[in-house]
Amino acid sequence: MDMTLPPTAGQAPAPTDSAARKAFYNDISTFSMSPLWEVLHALVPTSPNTPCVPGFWKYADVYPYLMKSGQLITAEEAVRRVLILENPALRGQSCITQSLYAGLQVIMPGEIAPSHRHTQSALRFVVEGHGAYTAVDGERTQMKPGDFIITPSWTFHDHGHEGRVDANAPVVWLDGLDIPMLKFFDAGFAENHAEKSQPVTKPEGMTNYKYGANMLPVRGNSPFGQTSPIFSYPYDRTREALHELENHADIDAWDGVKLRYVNPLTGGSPMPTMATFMQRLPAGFKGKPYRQTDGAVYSVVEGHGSVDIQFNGKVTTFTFGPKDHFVIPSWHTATWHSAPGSVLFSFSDRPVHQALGIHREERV
Ligand code: 1HN
Repeated sequence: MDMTLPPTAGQAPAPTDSAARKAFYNDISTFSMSPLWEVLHALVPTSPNTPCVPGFWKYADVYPYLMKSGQLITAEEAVRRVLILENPALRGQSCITQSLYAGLQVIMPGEIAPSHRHTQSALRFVVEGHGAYTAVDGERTQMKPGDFIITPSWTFHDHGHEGRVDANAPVVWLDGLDIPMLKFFDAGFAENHAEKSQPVTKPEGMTNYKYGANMLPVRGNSPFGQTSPIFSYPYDRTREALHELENHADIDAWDGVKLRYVNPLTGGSPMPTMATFMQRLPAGFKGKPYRQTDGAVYSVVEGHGSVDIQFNGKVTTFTFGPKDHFVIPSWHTATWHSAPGSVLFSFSDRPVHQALGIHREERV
């Protein structure tokens, strides 16, 4: 039987010079194809090789520009008057990590940031000032420093500053949104409310009485789907819990005392895409190094300290105080130190890693 085989079948490919390969890549490019073997190692790295770098925003540097922005544009014209915290290695992409957006928002006494809704979930962490409120689903909540407030996906929300005589200074908060994730999925929708401020239909505090007193309604569905029904987690309660735990319970050698905020209906994170944490580094704390796949954004609430961040042999040290912000990217090794003690808020995309079964943490 006569079997005609191609000339190279069963043999090693003939040595090809790079010019021949380049010509080949050029030929297939016409047909929107490219060779996997040129990119395979970058596509499937042996460990996360994030393009993000650690970033630090000292409040003393940021504050004058926040105030200046207050003179340049009103909250109403801006819709949201925010200075975006961009990862220094991802400028122009409006993100602090590849999956998360962060910004510092300022509202002046008397201003309103008009009501709208979008599929992106948002968190607010109040940095300073009194007299502002956020409205979600017909209920307002006062924004006090250290409060963690959420805007569930597709709920109308607006912010305002009442400018009371006893609370007449600008209010600044950290915004965290899952914007890059929704962009990745091409699942972003948004619309404006017909009115600047949504009608208030419930007295302030009703949500926390209903869901935030370690009790739940006997009947009824989750009002915001996979998102927590609680939209304000006030700092006074968080602070007391961490303080008492620091004094009377075990201190974790890596984290100090660290708690996660919780959706009381599920036990999971407050939002499906973002986890939030508050941690206390006791006075004299010298932490052990750890790394995790979820890059995290930090807002310093109280005290002072420093964090050593190590990645691929390079060490970056941030020395932080109140209202400073910083980002520790994925798989960067972090080690905490605090002489006087410190309180840190943080958020990350951990729930998504966990939902996909790819979350990793390594504690040295
Ligand atoms: C938004 O709605 C807020 O509601 C803050 O305060 C930041 C960034 C991009 C898109 C929507 C807010 C935002 C945002």
